[in-house]
Amino acid sequence: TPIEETLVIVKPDGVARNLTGEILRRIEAKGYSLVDIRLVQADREILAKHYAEHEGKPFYEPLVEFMQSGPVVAMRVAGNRVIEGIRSLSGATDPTTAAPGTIRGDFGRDWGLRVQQNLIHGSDSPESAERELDLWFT
Ligand code: DAT
Ligand code: MG
Repeated sequence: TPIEETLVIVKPDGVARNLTGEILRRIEAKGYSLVDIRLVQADREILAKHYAEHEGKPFYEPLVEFMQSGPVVAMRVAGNRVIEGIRSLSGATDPTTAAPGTIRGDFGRDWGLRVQQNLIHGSDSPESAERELDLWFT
């Protein structure tokens, strides 16, 4: 299998709670390699492209607002089957039900409807990874 690359974003909650290092530590401990990293204040334009698939859903507006609430850390991460691997390290979208041992299960917080405060984004497929890496690292 060729080495894959994926986009990881430490969301504003992760940066604000000083969890960037812990998240990167887990990614590196798993054996994945950091290829590039950037601290970004995301604007609406990049987020609209990033989350285009969710436009019109009830959580879309709060999600886009939340993602602009502070800086995020975007990372290009490489490794064998890293796309699936990061999704596995991250855990389920909802921090309440994300398994203990995952990033979201161990650190994510459920704020009622604001389920989106789940610390990490990871691309969900090779197509998403290519598109998202082009968007965040041009
Ligand atoms: P994931 O981030 O696990 O790939 P997703 O792509 O379905 O999940 O959704 C993107 C983000 O949107 C997710 O991290 C948190 C938020 N979100 C998804 N479903 C939600 C819901 N039902 N209520 C509130 N926020 C939600
Ligand atoms: Mg997703």
